[in-house]
Amino acid sequence: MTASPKVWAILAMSTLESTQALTSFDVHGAANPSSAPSRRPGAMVSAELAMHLLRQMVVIREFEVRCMQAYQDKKIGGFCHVYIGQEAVAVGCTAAIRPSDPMVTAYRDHGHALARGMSANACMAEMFGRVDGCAKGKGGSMHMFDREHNLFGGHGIVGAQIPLGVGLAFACKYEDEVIHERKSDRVALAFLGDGALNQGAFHEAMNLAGLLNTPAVIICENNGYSMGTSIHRGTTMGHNLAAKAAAYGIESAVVDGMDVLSVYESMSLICDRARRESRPAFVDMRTYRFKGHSMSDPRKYRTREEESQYEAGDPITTMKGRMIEAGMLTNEAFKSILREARAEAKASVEFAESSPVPAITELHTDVFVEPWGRYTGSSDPKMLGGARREPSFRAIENSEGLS
Ligand SMILES: Cc1ncc(C[n+]2csc(CCOP(=O)(O)OP(=O)(O)O)c2C)c(N)n1
Ligand SMILES: [Mg+2]
Repeated sequence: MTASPKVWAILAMSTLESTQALTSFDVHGAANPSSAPSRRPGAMVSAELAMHLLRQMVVIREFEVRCMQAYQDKKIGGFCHVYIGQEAVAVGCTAAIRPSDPMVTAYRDHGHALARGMSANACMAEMFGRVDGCAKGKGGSMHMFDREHNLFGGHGIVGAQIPLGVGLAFACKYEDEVIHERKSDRVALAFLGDGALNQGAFHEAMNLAGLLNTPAVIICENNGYSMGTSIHRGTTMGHNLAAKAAAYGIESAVVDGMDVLSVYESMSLICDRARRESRPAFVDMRTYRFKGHSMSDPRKYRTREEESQYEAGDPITTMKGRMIEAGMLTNEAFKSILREARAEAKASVEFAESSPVPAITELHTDVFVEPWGRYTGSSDPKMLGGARREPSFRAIENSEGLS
């Protein structure tokens, strides 16, 4: 299916309109959101891609609804932070990169995992703590990891993943240019929440990214709140995060994260430049989480009126409406996308329930790499091969362990 020029024009117009629309409940502040790179809107989005973006957002939404139900039924333990409202960000960003580009994110990570290509089954089994989960059930909601799809977590410590993202970008560049002696054309995406802007790790990572020219695209999923604290209460220059990036010599853009086409098109340009010039970029991705911070959050720090304003800009409804208007989608076709996504999410719960819990003997596997020997469950020197000794470079280089 190929879209006609008319279709492009309608997509283009809607993209621009929604990029400029800020509600009276602008939790992010008054900065002009038009600093996203100029683009030829619509020219980059085929009908197939539009359908893919819509489908992925719907799958994530339905998956998250099931997670909420399963959590309330006490089938999921620990923490659970759903991505409802922010789907356009993970979907648009992952569509804009290549499978070989690594990415890393924080704990609100189910959407990134699914968008990156993880199956709903592997993701839900991880939520349930079962062996068929992506991390063998040992990571849970906050630690979605998928080496095959170049997703390096899922991290629960606020800000901890940002240096890892810059490290991934550095590793790509080093591997391509120093080891394989060719121009690197990979980028790494590092996602963070607005709450992580105040962590030292953010500033250290930004400094190194700028200093070492790493092709890291650092994306702040700015949903206006870190737990119950609004960005303006806890963060300087919340209205203009570009200032933070400028301090490290890093170019930045403000992108409408409630509009999947805007996200895709802006991120395509930003990532292309990062590949071409081997430079980092910072993105203030303006979005909103429709639900609470985690599963037990009465949301007393914001009004229901503000929530409904943002819900009116639901990324799925927006994309659906735009595609119907462009003649790419009918209401019937949308219903069938919804039916399929619901069935996939429901099946993933059944899959997770039928997957075994990990054996107790698994408790200490995947903790240390082999040269260090298997963890024996105590600080007994046996773990170190019989005699406690400080690690030496020689021992590590020769992979002979510490015996
Ligand atoms: C270093 C650290 N400090 C505090 C916490 C507790 N904590 C968990 S989530 C969170 C808020 C983070 O908000 P934000 O980065 O905006 O992400 P969002 O939840 O909006 O996706 C905090 C403070 C933590 N996990 N790690
Ligand atoms: Mg936040």
